Amino acid sequence: MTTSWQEGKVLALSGGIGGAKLVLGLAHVLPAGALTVAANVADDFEHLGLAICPDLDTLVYTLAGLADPERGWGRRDETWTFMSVLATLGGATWFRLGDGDLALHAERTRRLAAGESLSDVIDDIRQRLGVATRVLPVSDDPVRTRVRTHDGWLAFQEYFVRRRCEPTITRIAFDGAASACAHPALVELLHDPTLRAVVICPSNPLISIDPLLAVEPFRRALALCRAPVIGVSPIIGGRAVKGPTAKMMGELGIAIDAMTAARHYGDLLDGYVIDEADAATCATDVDMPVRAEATLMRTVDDKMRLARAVLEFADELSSMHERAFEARR
Ligand code: FO1
Repeated sequence: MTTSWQEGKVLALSGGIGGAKLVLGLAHVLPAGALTVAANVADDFEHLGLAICPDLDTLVYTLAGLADPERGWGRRDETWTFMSVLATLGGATWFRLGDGDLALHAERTRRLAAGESLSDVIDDIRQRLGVATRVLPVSDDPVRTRVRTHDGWLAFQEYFVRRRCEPTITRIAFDGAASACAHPALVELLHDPTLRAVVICPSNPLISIDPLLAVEPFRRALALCRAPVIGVSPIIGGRAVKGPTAKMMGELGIAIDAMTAARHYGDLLDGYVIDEADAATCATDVDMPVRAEATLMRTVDDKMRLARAVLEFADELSSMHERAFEARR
């Protein structure tokens, strides 16, 4: 197998906002259509009778250039007439739905009720928005994150948005994961000899990546795939870049440092990328190659540079594997 990612296919594993930044960088540096994203669906929920898919939508909006740059979720240049009228009607306003975003939820809900699969609906919508990257739910079966707190179990968005991550969590569960079928296109891609790299993006390992790995057929295909799997640390300088990653890890007794995700993903990884700020202080106490890069992604150039660095890292590991493989012949 040639080792250059320029010709091959690449698979990214991602949740919402943090992972979507690297996904955008990958989409920019790869040929159109070379990138597929295995997306988290365990944040999905039904709200106001609508099928809401936060991570899928954040990925599609980000790739389409429609994401709101400040919030990271929902559409840019949004209006909020629906929410303001809903408030006068006594409706639930804790989960904010912009007018443009609402059209996506309404149309998706209609098509799902008509019997279409979630992946077919998302695939049609991303093409209508001019996105060449395939964004696939890890499964078309329902997988839902719940968190255990001192007030009992909470559905994910209740915890994450309504309660703003305030309750202390003691456990995380992914309802439905044990019986969910991995999306066949993802399993096929993981067996595809033209797959050159798999990138676990810097999303929250516990709530964005674990729900993907909890779908056993997906995790098994990932563990067996020949392409190098590169993880990127979501923790920079001992602090989570965005969202409650550090707070959740602290509450679950998980040591918070740049190597946390490398330990968490374990032998699924062939290589791991940490931020330059951590290179000096971090004991790279894992038995895999670790590379230090600038992992804070503010601009598109930051995202593209990190994407190139990750893919070149994968290339080097591939040729190392090939040499080792040849040597064993
Ligand atoms: N996150 C919030 O913190 N507050 C919101 O009101 C909110 C609304 C929202 C609407 C659509 C959507 O796709 C995402 C939305 N999010 C909101 C973000 C979402 O809850 C999180 O980004 C993910 O679930 C975590 O990855």
